[in-house]
Amino acid sequence: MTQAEKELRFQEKIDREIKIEPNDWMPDEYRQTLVRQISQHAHSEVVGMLPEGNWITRAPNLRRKAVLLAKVQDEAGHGLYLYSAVETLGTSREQTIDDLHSGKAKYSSIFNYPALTWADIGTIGWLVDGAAIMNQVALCRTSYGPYARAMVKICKEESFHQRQGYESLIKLCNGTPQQKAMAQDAMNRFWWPALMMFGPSDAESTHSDQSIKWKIKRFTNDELRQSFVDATVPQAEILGLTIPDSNLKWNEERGHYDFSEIDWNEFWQVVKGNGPCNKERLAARVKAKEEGAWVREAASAFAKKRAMKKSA
Ligand code: BYC
Repeated sequence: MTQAEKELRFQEKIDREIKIEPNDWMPDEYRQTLVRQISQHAHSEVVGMLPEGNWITRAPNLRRKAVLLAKVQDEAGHGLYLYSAVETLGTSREQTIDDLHSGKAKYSSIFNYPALTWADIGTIGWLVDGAAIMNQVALCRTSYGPYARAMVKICKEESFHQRQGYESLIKLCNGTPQQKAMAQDAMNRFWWPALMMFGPSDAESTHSDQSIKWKIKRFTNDELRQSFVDATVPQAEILGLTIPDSNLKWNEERGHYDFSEIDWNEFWQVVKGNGPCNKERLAARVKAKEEGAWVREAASAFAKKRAMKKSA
């Protein structure tokens, strides 16, 4: 079969909604796109543990601490399923992690912003996990089997993350004036970075057209961003929080909210490594790898010893 015939058959499979599995033939570019996107997603989960993990010891009570601990552990699990999904495409976990540490691989821009107050933790759950769900529910139907299956479990957990964040904000917004002000301040700082999570506008998105054709992506960046805004505005109204956008307005004709243009200069600066916490986040991951070297060595020495005993 010629390359062109193989590609035609591959696209037919995609069009008929048949999942692509690790041992199936796939074009090199499809494989590369998946390795790029899934590894970026895995890194986002793991780097995303840092701003929230920083608040575990400062949670205001035992219940909040237990919930936050569970959430941060879930994010580690998501990272692991996703690194495994990358391995099914023939790229080792070591390689994937080295690419993050060398600055070659990206992770979501949102995690380069600091979590300054306790209200930021509720806001991250509500807005950041809320934006993540909007994107990830669509990924449950992505064309690559292992990625789609990982997403089903991840989405269930993200839904708990979003709800615990919203519930925490309901408490703060119905608390003292200082607590309400703290929630509003968190909203002011996280609203625009949350909208940036969906990526550049469709006109600027380099990968969308091909990824939609391959059904890796089911919706464009702008479509998902709009769905997120439409779903979130009523939630902010219930909390009594003001969204920091004077152009935000329901458009009867479109059946959607209109909103201001994103500051794309800020977005690209953060993506290129110049956000408020980029250097700190990467340094923390490199340090964790170095400090965990003895655990990996001990585990592989133990596994070797056990295998030797078994064969003897
Ligand atoms: N930040 O052509 P485009 C979580 C890059 S974690 C940084 O539209 P694509 C959580 C993009 O990579 C959830 N970079 O790309 C964890 C590309 O650069 P390269 C994270 C970004 O891939 C802990 C270039 O811009 N979710 O929920 O078609 C605690 C052009 O973009 C960003 C995922 O990772 C960004 N925001 O679409 C709490 C979802 N946006 O690679 C919560 C999976 C774009 O050519 N990923 N870039 O150098 C996706 O769905 C897609 O990759 C994106 C971008 C929609 C993000």
